[in-house]
Amino acid sequence: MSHPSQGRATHSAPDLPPTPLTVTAIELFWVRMPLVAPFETSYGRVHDRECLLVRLEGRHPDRGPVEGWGEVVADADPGYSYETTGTAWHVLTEFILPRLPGATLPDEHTLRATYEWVRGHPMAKAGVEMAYLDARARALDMPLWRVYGGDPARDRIPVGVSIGIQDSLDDLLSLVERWLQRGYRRIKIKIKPGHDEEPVRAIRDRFGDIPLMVDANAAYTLADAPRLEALDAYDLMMIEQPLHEDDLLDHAELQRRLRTPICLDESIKHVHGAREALTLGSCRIINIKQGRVGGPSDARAIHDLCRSRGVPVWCGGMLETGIGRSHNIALTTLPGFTLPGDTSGSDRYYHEDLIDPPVTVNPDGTITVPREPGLGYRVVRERVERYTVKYKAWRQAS
Ligand code: OSB
Ligand code: MG
Repeated sequence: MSHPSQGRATHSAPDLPPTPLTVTAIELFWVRMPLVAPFETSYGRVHDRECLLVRLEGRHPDRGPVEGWGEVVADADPGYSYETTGTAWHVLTEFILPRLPGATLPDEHTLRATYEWVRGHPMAKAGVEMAYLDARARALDMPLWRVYGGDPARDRIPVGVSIGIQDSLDDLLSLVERWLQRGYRRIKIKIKPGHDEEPVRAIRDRFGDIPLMVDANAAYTLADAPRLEALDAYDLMMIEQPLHEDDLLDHAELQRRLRTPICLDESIKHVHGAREALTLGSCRIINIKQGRVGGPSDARAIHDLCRSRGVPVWCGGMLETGIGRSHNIALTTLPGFTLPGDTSGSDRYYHEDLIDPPVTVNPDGTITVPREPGLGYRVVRERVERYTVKYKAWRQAS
């Protein structure tokens, strides 16, 4: 019944003492937060971000009560993946969360063993593992990045920005200019058929040799290969997810025809798929999102695989609130995250983030990794409650 990617340690797993946390309560918040600007991709446009937040309350024999927060990154609509806030709510409330109160969990593998039998629903599971890791970090009085197994030398992580499809080229160019001025280390723009070579050429003409990449969110087919081959002339760092998520063979065929590296996002759902994609030559770079792959442990397994094969990875984003964002910062401290990720400052997404202080980007395009225990940012519960549209809690029977 055991699935090889689940419940197992990986070689870079940090050496931590068992942390016997007894779960005293779990809370689940369905939040809806207005975005500072709508975000448009090849599959649609969002004005608000919906997600679930998991709060795990535990008791440690020595440290007493601790809490941990995680984020379920599924969106309101199944445009990016089949998971939605609604499916995650269903799976978590019916099958995963009710059995946690009262359980004593010394590490994330024992946590994962409680829901290993649930097929699929990686984003739902990831939110729970994130909450546990934050609580574990606080029980150990360690910053979250240490519990992720990060490299202590990576005290700042390089970051880029992902710009949605704009109504006009002028709007796009002024956003590129703004984020370059703020120091972001690379620009990613969203493309779709008919909206690809023109914006890329306009950015190259205006800004020259900046680190630039595009993300198609699976909008093309192999029949469009000539359109994508035309992008080879613009020296892009990579083309992210050009074809259908399940089509590793066509991605391999396309990669043979392109000079530009392909980076896979939606296609990489677990470490086995990552191995298949690398073996087939479907990509040369992988975007790791902990939600998409089932949680921090799975993200680390894919990181380790890529590292052993010399394949660079970077941390993707899902317009996270500060809670998911701080987990992404911790993940990015692993040594294989050599390319700038999509983890931008809080002000790119929200007027008011759920954490204090908000995430900010240094003038050199890095985010400073917090050194305080746990997330390293304070979750402002009053704000979480203000944006909550649905709530459920489970408490240990006393
Ligand atoms: O494909 O990487 C993607 C946002 C939502 C869903 C999918 C994607 C994105 C982004 C934005 O590109 C990343 C971010 O800024 O969080
Ligand atoms: Mg993407």
